[in-house]
Amino acid sequence: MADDTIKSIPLDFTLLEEPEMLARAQGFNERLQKRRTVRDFSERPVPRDVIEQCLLTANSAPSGANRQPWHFAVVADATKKKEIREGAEEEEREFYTSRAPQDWLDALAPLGTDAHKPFLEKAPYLIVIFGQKFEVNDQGEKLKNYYVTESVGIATGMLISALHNAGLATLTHTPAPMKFLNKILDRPDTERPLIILVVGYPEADARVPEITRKSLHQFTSFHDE
Ligand code: IYR
Repeated sequence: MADDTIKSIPLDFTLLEEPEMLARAQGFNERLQKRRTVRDFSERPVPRDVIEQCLLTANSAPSGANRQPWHFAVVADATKKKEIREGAEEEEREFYTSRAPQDWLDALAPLGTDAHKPFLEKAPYLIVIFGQKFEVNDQGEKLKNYYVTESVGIATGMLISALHNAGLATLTHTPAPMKFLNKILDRPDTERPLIILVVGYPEADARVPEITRKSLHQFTSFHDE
């Protein structure tokens, strides 16, 4: 680094041989291709230490100015889950009966979703993910955070991958508006709830919509010659 006033440490980096790189990339892709968004959760309890490890993975995500502008509220308490379900279903009823334009309802039809969200009580864990527009430092000063949505999105993607890798199923659920979550979970107004991640095991007979994923050439362009 050019500026030696910045404290730095040697990078812990292992150079891999190309065949091993490819094998790892393929193996990881194969595993992640098996991730599906699940809506039928079993009540089977999930070990808390697995959740904690996956949260540590999420917190390793890059973030604007390394502010780590996220908060993960991990909810297993039945009363709190019930309150979250009630709050979400209220918003969802509004959404499905009046707020959503017809084109949005048409786009959702193949997924078979509706305002009924039993998984919010049934799944063992709800991880409510908040973005922090500001953080309060040790001196009580309010510091602005940067690229909050991007940073939280990256951390959430890493969390979903980590949970899948650990053998758990997830559902990204986004009732809108979500402000009711601040009240239930006692989070400050400087935090904005972005996603409820529902976490658990799938029900034994769980089914998922038959979907396709775009092929490599459909979602990429290579500018390399
Ligand atoms: N939040 C609603 C609607 C919904 C919207 C999208 I975009 C989805 O991919 C799925 C659902 C619900 O959870 O039902």
